[in-house]
Formats: sequence, structure tokens, C-alpha cells
Amino acid sequence: MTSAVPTLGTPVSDADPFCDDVLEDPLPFQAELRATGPVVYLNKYDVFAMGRFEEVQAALTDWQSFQSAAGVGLSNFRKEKPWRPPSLLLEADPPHHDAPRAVLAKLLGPREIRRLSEAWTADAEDLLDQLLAKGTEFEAVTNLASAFPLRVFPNAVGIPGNGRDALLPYGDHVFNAFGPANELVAKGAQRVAELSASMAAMCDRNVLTPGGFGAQIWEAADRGDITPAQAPLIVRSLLTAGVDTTVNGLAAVLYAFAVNPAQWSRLRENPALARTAFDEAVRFESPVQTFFRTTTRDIEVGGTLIPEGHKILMFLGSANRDPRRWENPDQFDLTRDPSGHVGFGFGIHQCVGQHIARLEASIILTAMAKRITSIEIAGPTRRHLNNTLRAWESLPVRIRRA
Ligand code: OVM
Repeated sequence: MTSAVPTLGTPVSDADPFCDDVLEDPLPFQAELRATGPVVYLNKYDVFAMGRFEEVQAALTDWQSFQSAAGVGLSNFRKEKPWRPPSLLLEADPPHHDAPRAVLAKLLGPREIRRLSEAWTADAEDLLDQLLAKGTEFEAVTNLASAFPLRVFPNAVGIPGNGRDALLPYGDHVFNAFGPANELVAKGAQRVAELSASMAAMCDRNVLTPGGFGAQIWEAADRGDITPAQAPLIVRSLLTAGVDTTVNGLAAVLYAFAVNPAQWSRLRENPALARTAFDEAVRFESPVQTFFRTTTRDIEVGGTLIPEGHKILMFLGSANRDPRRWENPDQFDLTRDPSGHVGFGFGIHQCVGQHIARLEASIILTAMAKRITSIEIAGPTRRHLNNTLRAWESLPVRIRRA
């Protein structure tokens, strides 16, 4: 690997943020990263890492200097062929980024998606009633955090019943593939052809149900807002970025409540806190932990000169727990204002689906708050390791019915 020689005085670290130990519990590594400096050169990957809120937010804002079109993973698309056709949103810069972004921003806007509330509320109540009828102990990742998004989101996009099984494993692989080519990527690569084919099939105009987000993306192509060639890739973005993220966002908020019972009481007293609770959980757990950018010029950050064409690694999860920005960052606390966190990113690429994520979360939390007086961990929890996601494999919980 060709290494940039970091400016004299730039702190250097030999740590591997993508090794199993750090993925299992990234907090000690992140605390060390923040303590080491505003920019730290990671020898192992020849990248410049940022773990403090100020620099992460500034890099996310300055899309002119920190581009996305060279990939938002470790792989540099200027030098390496991307493993799949790049995302027209995530892996693009203005001006190419703008038309696809405008189409999704309109479709997924806070007012446009209100029409989904009623049906999603009925789905949430039905799911919970069926689950609670079976007993008061269950595994919450499969039965709740995955079950709810998988029940409502693919329907809203308008994809057919078959093929849905590909959504979570494909997303898992995409998020692994932003990291280095380690064991996690090798494992996913075995199924990648099959999963990519299932995804492509779901983006086809002929299979998408009328009225869904998918069909509306194709209608944007009919209007000329985007090209017909762009439409299936924009549907792909929705299906890739919209499932694993919400599943792990919900798992994060369920876990946070299970280990902070006083916060659950607070939500029960004031269910209007559901949205705040979800954003606080996104800050606290940061389901998307990291993204990369690539420098478009020599740029100085925190006393370090980062050369043009270099990968930088932004630790969103670390920024969201930076004590320089947050009071008691390691506390899940519904009385704080979590807005301004970078768990959905920041700037022109900030999560375009965040209103959908908040709607899903607030609906399921509100339905839970009506039915459940307490929630606690009932057995050994297990993390799901992913190069980018902070995820759960298993959350056994015990609840008490209202
Ligand atoms: C996409 C995409 C994939 C993964 C994540 C993401 C968080 C977007 O294909 O556009 O945003």
C-alpha cells in the first residue's frame, strides 16, 4: 500500500477500526481516537480519520472539498472499479447528485408521507397484539425491529412478495463493502450475484405496484425529471438504504429503553416524546457508524495537511458521543435535544429517508407505549458485526403488558 507521509505532528494510529473487537464495542477505540487529535492518520489503511464532532460535521458540510463520487467506502473509485454500479445519490456529487436527490426528497418529504400513518399504525398495532398474545418474552430483533419495517416499507415502495428475503442480506453486504475487504466482506461475496439479481428484479418497472414510491420514481422519469436509466438505480437506493438502517435504528431504541427503564416511564407518561426518543437512539447508537469521503484538493484540518485524492474516514458514532459537543454523551436521555446529531449525516447527502425512519419509529413506539409498561433484557444479547452498521443479532426481552 502506498502511504501518504502525514504532516509532521499528525498523530498516527496502528489501530484497526474494522477488526472484530472494535466492531463488537467501538466506544473505547472512539474515545481514544477523539483524545488523540482532530485528525489521526490510520497506518493500516492509509486514511485520515476524524472522531470529533466539529471536524466530522465540517467535513460533511464541505462537499466541494470532500467528495462522494470516489466512493464513500475505503475503496477509491478513481483507482478501483466499484463492485456494483455506484449509487446515484450516495456515491455522486453535484451536479449529477441533484436530480435523483430532488426526486426522492419530494417523494419522501414530511408532508408527502403523512398519508402512510394510518395504515402503518394499524400494522403496528396488529403486529404488537399478535406478538403479545403469544407471551411476554420474545426475541426483539426478529419479531419487532425487523418485522415492522419489513411489513410496511416494501409495501410502500411497491415491491412484490417474492424477493423480499434479499433485502436484509443485500443491505448487510453493501454496508460491509464500505469497509476493507475483510472476512465480513468475503462471507457476503458468496451470495452477492444472487442477491444483486433479486434486487435488480425488484427495481423493474413492470413489477412495482402502482402508487408506491417505486412507481412514482418511474413516473419522475416519464416527466423527464430523471432519465429512464436512472430510475431503477434510485429504486435500488431506497431498498438498500431503507431497511437495515431502520431495523437497526429500531433495535437501538428498543435496547436503549430496555437498559434505561426510567426513560421508558418517561415515554409512557408523554408518548409525544417518541420522535425525540428515536433521534436520541440514533445519536446514542449511530446505526450507521462511519462513512468515507475523498479530498478534491490539499486541505488542512486541525493542523494536518491532507493531500488531494486521499480517503478520509468520518466516525459519525464517535462525533455523536463527543463530550465537546454533548453533555453526558453516554447517557440515553429523553430530556436532551438530540437534534444536530450526525447519525443521519449532515449537509447535501443527509439521509433523504429520515422522515420515513422517524415515522416508522414513532408509530411502533407509540403503539408499544400504549401496551407495554416495562421492557427488560431477558437473556444474553448478541451483536451482529458489520463494517459500517452498529447492529444487533439478538435481543431477548421480557415485557409487562399494560
Ligand atoms: C444507496 C445507499 C446504500 C447504502 C446506504 C445509503 C445511507 C445509500 O445505494 O444509495 O445511505
